[in-house]
Amino acid sequence: MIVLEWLFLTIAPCDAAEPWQLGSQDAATPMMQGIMDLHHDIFFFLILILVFVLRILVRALWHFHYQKNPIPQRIVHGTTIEILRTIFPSIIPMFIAIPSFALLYSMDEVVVDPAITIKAIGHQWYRTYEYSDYNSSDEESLTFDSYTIPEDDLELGQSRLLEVDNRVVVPAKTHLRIIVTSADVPHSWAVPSSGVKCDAVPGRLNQISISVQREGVYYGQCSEICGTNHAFTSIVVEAVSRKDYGSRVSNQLIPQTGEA
Ligand SMILES: [Cu+2]
Repeated sequence: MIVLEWLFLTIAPCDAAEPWQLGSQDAATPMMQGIMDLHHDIFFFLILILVFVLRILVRALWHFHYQKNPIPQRIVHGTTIEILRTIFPSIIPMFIAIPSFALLYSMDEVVVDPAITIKAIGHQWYRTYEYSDYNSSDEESLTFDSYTIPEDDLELGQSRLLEVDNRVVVPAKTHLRIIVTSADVPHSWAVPSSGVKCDAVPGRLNQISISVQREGVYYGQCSEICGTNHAFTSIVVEAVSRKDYGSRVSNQLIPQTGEA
């Protein structure tokens, strides 16, 4: 994508699944960027090993074919090669493990003082979001439900089984804390482009922190197989600029607390 931007071409980032997609969706958080970088790191070693092993295999098949090599040698030990083929494969995982652990622990780290805390509660088959930082007049958190739009009600351009009626509006470039739980069966709050897949377990609170780096609409689905045919408890995160965030929240959230 960056290469295309150098060529002054603008293309829309991929923030939802698309047909015949092979790679990841475009990263929206530093966490997802880290996951993609690690994937590329590991892929480097993977290609090296693949080429090396393939070469050994092809050479063995070629040189030890029964027509080329009718009388086999009787060697059963080779100390040098045995040491080498033990040590090298044990060093390679170390090169993979070091960046992997660094990423793992940095993802686990919850920001000490997040700007906004959002509680995401999974239901069969919708989600409830609570904005705990804004108390309404009756001292209760602002709460709204987020349902997947049924196929028949979709408008042109909306994604099937992904679009919801009420999106989670968050400010971009802000540290967010998302508290994830479930009211019935295990669900999962999973948004691929943010690099988040957090289990929603009844009776437990799981905590993640994300910082969405660009404005956009990010699509995800429950990744537990909790839905029947057409219910996948979609998740739509809409990141808006910090300037617009206040008005979006007051427009979208406050009228709905009246119904709750
Ligand atoms: Cu679910």
